[in-house]
Amino acid sequence: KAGYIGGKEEHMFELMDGFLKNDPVSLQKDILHHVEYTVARSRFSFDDFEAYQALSHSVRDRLIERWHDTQQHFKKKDPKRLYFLSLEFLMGRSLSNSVNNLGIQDQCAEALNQLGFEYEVLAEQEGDAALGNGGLARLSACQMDSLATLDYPAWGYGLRYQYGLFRQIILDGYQHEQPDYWLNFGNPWEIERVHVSYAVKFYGTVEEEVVNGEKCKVWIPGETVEAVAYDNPIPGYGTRNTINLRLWAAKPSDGYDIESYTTGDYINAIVNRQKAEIISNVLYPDDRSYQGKELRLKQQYFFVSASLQDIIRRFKDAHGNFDNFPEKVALQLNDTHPSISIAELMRVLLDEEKLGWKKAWDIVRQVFSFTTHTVQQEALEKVPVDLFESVLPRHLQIIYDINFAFMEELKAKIGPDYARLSRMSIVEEGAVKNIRVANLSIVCSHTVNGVSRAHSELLKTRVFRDFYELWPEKFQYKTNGVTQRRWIVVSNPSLCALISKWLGTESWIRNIDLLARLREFASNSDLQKEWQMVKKVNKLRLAEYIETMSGVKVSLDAMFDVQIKRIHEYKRQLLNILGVIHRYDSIKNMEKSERRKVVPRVCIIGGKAPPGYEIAKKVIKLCHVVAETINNDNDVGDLLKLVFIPDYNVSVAELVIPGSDLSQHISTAGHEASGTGSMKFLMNGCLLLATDDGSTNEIIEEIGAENMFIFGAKINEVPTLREKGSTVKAPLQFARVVRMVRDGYFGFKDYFKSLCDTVENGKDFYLVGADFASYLEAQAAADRAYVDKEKWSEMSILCTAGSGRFSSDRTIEDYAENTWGIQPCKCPS
Ligand code: 475
Repeated sequence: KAGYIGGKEEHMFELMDGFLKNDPVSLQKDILHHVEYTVARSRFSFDDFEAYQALSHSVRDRLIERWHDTQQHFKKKDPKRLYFLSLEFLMGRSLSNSVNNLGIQDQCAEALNQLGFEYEVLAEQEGDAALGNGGLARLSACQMDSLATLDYPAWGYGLRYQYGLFRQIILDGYQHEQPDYWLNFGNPWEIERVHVSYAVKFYGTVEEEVVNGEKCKVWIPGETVEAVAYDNPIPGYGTRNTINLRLWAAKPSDGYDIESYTTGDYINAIVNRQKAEIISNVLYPDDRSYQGKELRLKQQYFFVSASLQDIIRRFKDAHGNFDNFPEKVALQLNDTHPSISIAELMRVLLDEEKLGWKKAWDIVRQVFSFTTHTVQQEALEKVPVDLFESVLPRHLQIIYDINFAFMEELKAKIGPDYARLSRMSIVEEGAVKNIRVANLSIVCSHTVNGVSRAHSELLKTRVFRDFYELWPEKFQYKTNGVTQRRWIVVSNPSLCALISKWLGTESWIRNIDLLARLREFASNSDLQKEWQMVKKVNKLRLAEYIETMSGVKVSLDAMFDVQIKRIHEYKRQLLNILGVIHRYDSIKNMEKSERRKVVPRVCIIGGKAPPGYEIAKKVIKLCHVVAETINNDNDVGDLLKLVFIPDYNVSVAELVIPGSDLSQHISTAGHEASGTGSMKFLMNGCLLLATDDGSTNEIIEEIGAENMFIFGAKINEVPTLREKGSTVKAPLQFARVVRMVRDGYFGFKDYFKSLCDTVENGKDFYLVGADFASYLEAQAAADRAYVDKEKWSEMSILCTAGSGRFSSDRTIEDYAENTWGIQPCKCPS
């Protein structure tokens, strides 16, 4: 009630009966109210989906109250704010996460029970918000949860795609893509802000004008599209703070194509107008690169321009001039995708605010920080100059000016080293001239972060070496983390309860360091037994899911061995499948008596291949044909099963991860920037079978190599192994399993030829053959460990106990302190 005392406001507050209450009866009233008046169904007759809608609206009401209070509090305190700019957010489901973070799960369950519904069943009604591809996008979602929980004054900005990441359908073992029109059933979690909208302009020409005797540039745009805000409240856990994820949708602008109206072609004019919406229609489904796509550039600029207009408006409401902009605003670039915001901020400060180059540049270079999520030089975004000039002519000029100044500064420092100057230039010369977006981001950001220690080393020594030598102080790293709220508390409630019981507190949900205290009990046989029970329950749930999805019955005694992530050559799902073939082949060739010693396995693979990535799609097909052979071989029975889980997404991960015993993170060393899947598995007590890539060596420091199965070439050995090319001897077993595929043992001989060619005949860029023997050894070590149930449980407990460093809370605190310079701003409860 604080803040509402006296006069009209107090009267209004009382009329509304204060804040919403969270006891079961109040919740029931709200749910029934929403059934009747929001969902417009009779309160005496509604189904699970309608109950889900009504519950969601009731939860959302509570989020809105907190959202208002938080924003008011931020406004009053006026702290430095962080704006997290990302083209992708993989939020997954919202209901269970919000209910958990609000701390009202028991009340909701009880309220629903009395109405004849089950909370868990309703939570399952929700579809995923899949506005992103993979790791980068899920990381953004985890980081939003930590920002809210840790009370940071932050907002996320992104695009509200109408079609999220495609749905994967498997027909006959082949991947097909279906559109994910996720808004079909409405989205109770967003709030449309019809009045928060900005004009975003494209194309046109730049002209010179003289204003007050000074020459200045004027951009005369050719097209205008309206950006409309949709707000998605992000509640913190154990705090009132609820921050905002503002996503922009493209709508026609009233200024759009006025010409056609006056010429009388009314219908065509409307049709043309509607085309504006294309900009936010669809998420690009490829997480490698999409060089030179006009729509992609327009998406990037669209969301960046709207976000900056919004940020600047908010800043100007509170401040008279731009002098303290850098003390009040931090702009985080999530990879290069939002980097046009650099040129856009410069343009606004120069052309609209008339600050002059020196002052504008001084501001710009203090506000941006850049995090890169890639390792490959080839994957770095480039935009052809011609395209840039057509879509954003004024921005191209600004980038040229920035580059000119940078080149002058660099020349003064390093002298006429033209090779290096040309490597570092923002403009790539050649048959096709390109803008190197990463170079622009590095030059204009105060900090360049990698996503793990090893990644950062690669950035410094290989990918951005020239820049590191010039500005070593700019380069930092923030090892990724994931939120324990979603990845333990929501997705594994039984483990959550067990941890709290043994630690005697739930505080670890906010203070992850406490998890380490589990180490004390790792060898306690009571805990081990309870730990095994929890795993069993989760395996049962997963086994039921597998049977529904693929018709394969699996044994709970088998080790559940899982690899779920996007399908890529570098992630080496092929190595996994060839390993499974080897296991199958070995079992087939064993005496019956030997078979008794075999540790039964269920090998589970899931993930989407980028639609245009032929080889990745062949890997999916291979998995299916191999599974077909193995799963129908009665001779092998429960000793080995292989299943592909279709349409992998966040909610599938929430089901699969808790039910896994072992998980694979087996990229060729030097290719995975960090990896975050491994951290979710760790938190859930799954052992890791991994290469020394990405964040693995930091995980080893916490868990101990003796509690993991590490194999394969090290980052520094990879270049030499590659140079050796065909002289690297792959083991005989490798030749044998590849030969089985080549010879058509599993059918589709011609189809798999090109796939086999990627790992043989001296090509094998990803070293599948070179790492094969050591992979099999690691797998054998996992088998041996699994036999000893106590030992395995102890290792499993140690995984969870050591996973605290990989909470996104830790990552965000590090960013807040060392990159963004922001402080918590806690809304009073
Ligand atoms: C890394 N996605 C992981 C994770 O830092 C890392 C690229 C272009 C366009 C759209 N999406 C992308 C990525 O680059 C990506 O997901 N990268 C991943 O970021 C978080 O843990 O190693 O591969």
